[in-house]
Amino acid sequence: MTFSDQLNEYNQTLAGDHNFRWGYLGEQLSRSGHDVEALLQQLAAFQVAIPSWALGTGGTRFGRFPAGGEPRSLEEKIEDVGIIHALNRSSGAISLHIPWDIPRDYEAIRQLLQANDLIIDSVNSNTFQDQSGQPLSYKFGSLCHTDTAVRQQAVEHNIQVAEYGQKLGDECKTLTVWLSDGSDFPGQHHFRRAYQRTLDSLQTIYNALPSDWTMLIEYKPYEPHFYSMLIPDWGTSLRLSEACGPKAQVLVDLGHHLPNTNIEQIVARLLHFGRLGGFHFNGSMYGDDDLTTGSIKPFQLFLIFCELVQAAQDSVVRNPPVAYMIDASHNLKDPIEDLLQSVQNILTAYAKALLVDTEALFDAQDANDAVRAEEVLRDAFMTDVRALVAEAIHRQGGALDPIGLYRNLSIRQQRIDTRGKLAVATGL
Ligand code: LRH
Ligand code: MN
Repeated sequence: MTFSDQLNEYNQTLAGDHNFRWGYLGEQLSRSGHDVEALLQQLAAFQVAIPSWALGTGGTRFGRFPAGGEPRSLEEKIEDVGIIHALNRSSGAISLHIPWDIPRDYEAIRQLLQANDLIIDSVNSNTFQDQSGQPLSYKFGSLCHTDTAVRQQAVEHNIQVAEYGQKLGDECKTLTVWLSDGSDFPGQHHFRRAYQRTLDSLQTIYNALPSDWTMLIEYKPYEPHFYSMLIPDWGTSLRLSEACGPKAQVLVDLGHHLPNTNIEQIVARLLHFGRLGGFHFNGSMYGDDDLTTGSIKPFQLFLIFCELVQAAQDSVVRNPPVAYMIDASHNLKDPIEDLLQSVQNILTAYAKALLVDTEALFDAQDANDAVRAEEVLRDAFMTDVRALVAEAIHRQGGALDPIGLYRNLSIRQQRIDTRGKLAVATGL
């Protein structure tokens, strides 16, 4: 039986309940003035890229508990993203990390991507680890290093990473730069000189990129350094982007914020400045926990999408297309199930944000009616949109319950049977 036969048969078993719930919700949304077909099209058009480095089991310094059947090569990582996309039709791109995903056979990879209806959305550089045979160490930094030769080595690596992307497909036009550069003790770094060296290095990389490429600069307040990071916050990333040029933008990793940071306001600021390049979606309670997106703070994720939806509907906002990517690491859950959950939660947050009565919200804001404003948001957030998300996925040829079908087909056991219990994926 082909996969699509199994998918159709599975959807049949859920159709009765789904049609009842969708019938009710569709009616409810139309009665409150929503263009249901437009909502379905917006959800169908929304794609989230899956990180190649999150298809295996992560772990912490205290331990790692492999799920079994992990992808052992770039080819198997593409197959895993292919099954995620086949199940939810909302994950049509894979983000690569170099050197973990250096392609061996470009033509074979291009064909495999096509066979799985996938593109490569971005390539990530890695100057946070020393590779075997690497002449100079990044122990004390890369683009900020005091030694010109180390900076040059890191600049060349980033340029080479972009070249991998160019060889893999016309769609890949984004280089993501996250620097682990920082210090652990007071006095270790000259903050201003280290910043200037980093800017000069980024400028060199930027100037080497093709004219239609984008450079995303990711910030992080701590880890792996615990006194200072070169790019600790959105302001530093913004200044570096502006100094480099229009092709450089800020990447917001949800886990890269100190506790209680108002991330939705940061998103609104970056949209206002036209420098919001993209997201690394994940969930976190304390630090860069890389948990399932929306598992800990679903209301915050909703508020972030409210800013994105309002900006998209506002002609004064001049922001380039935003890159939606997941960046997670799985210690306990099956990596594929975790990623399927994340995409469901992201689509759910987006769907709820599309339901916000922005006119009523803006009226309440203008009237300083805080209660009314909050009630307008809560009305959308408290709407159960799961049938809307399921209908959108179903209409694109996906499963009414992606995780349900994944389990129903015992795909993890199949992976363990073919790849082995101890197969380990490259990545974090
Ligand atoms: C750093 C980070 C960065 C990646 C890495 C895998 O914490 O978020 O985006 O390169 O995780
Ligand atoms: Mn990230």
